[in-house]
This record gives sequence, C-alpha cells and structure tokens, in this order.
Amino acid sequence: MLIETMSNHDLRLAMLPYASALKSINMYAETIMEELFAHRRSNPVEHIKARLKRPSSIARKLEKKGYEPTVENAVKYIDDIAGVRIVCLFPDDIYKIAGVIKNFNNLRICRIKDYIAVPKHNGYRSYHMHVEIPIRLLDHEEWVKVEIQIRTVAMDSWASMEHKIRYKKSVEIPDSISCKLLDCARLTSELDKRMQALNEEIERLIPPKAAIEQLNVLNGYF
Ligand code: 0O2
Repeated sequence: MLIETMSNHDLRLAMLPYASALKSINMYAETIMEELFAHRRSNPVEHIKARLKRPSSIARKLEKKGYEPTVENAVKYIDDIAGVRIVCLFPDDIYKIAGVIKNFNNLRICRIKDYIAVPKHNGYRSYHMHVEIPIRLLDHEEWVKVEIQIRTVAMDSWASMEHKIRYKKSVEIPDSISCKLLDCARLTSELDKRMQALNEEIERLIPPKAAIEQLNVLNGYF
C-alpha cells in the first residue's frame, strides 16, 4: 500500500509495533542508566530521545534508496522508523552503554555502524546499533527494528547543527561551508578527548566507595 494514499487510521496501525518497540527500548535504557549508576555513582547518560519517523520522511527515504514508497518496503528496507538516541558525556561511555545493550537477552543485534571509529566523510560521528526486539500484539508476536544512536553531547550538537543546515536540504552547500563543518567536527573530537582525560583525572581524586564507608564508620556517622 502506498504511504501517501493511506488514511491516518491505517498509518497509526502500521506504526503501532514501532511505538511499542520504542516504549520497550526506553525501559531498557532506564535499566542501563541504573546499572551504570550503581557501578559509578554518577549517571553517564545526559539525555535520551525517542522518536517515530514521520510517514513523509519514510516515503522520502524509500524513494532516495530507489524503492516504491509502500508500507511493505518501509518494513523491509527502513531500519530507523523507530529511533532512540542516547546522549552521554564522554566517548568511553558510548562503548560501555553499547556493551550493556549487547548483553540484553531479548534483543537481536542486526548491524553496528561505528561512525566514531570511522567517521563519515563529512565529519559525522555517532555509534549506531540496528536492533530488533519482540513485540507482543493482539494475536501474534513480531520482531521490530529499532535504531539506537549513542553519541556524546559534542557529537550530538555537531550533528544537530549539520542536520539543520545541510542534511536533507536540497540546496547546494558550497565547499567552503563543508570544510568549516569538517573542521568543527575535528574540534568536537578534540573536545571529547580532552573532556574524557579531564574526567579520568577527576575520578582519580575521588576515593573509592569502600574507603568512604570506612571513613564514615571511623567518624561515627553510621
Ligand atoms: P533523520 O531525520 O534523523 O531521521 P542505510 O539504511 O544503512 O542504507 P541509513 O538509514 O541512512 O542508511 O543509516 P544510518 O547511516 O545509520 O543513518 C541513520 C540516521 O543517522 C539518519 O537518519 C540520521 O539521523 C543520522 N545520520 C546519518 N548520517 C548523518 C550525517 O551525515 N549527518 C547527520 N546530521 N545525521 C546523520 P535520517 O533518516 O537520514 O534522518
């Protein structure tokens, strides 16, 4: 069925499994935060954003990929109809969060795109996990695709800016602007490295949890 000819009711029905998948992934994300918080006594996640792709964007993406904009093709060829973005402070946290996600039992990892190890030619950096999770519907269970993007605040602010001025826009962006964007991407990468190093320095100053508890006992706080 062509997306543009579908009624709002049919569109909502087609999106239902993806909306449920987003709810489940949000629960997973909260578990990740709690687990990492328990280990580190600080929350590595700055914020989490979940979104369903708009039908018009799905149709546009299908046409860009050379497919007819139908629901069947969307289910088959579009991996990010349901998308979750986890934004954290430091690059190391990205791989820790990805590690926790990989250990979830009820989740299939289909594809990893590590645009941090190998950034895109325009400077885009982010860690993408294409996963599938089981969703229980009225009469059957279905594995639904979700794209999880994990990135730092610096990577996120660069991507938002680039998205705004270039990504998806039909205007021709001059090379001079592309070069400046690439330069900004390098700066954000440098900023991430420095902030990571600074955080490690600060962490070394903080005594381990056991030592604090012992000190409290000695001081008669317990
Ligand atoms: P929107 O509006 O954010 O939803 P593939 O299926 O592998 O052939 P796809 O789906 O483009 O290609 O996969 P990829 O590379 O994982 O990109 C998915 C999403 O990552 C994009 O969705 C963007 O959100 C983001 N992204 C990827 N490359 C760039 C980039 O160069 N700049 C910015 N700002 N974001 C990027 P959409 O549907 O393209 O856009």
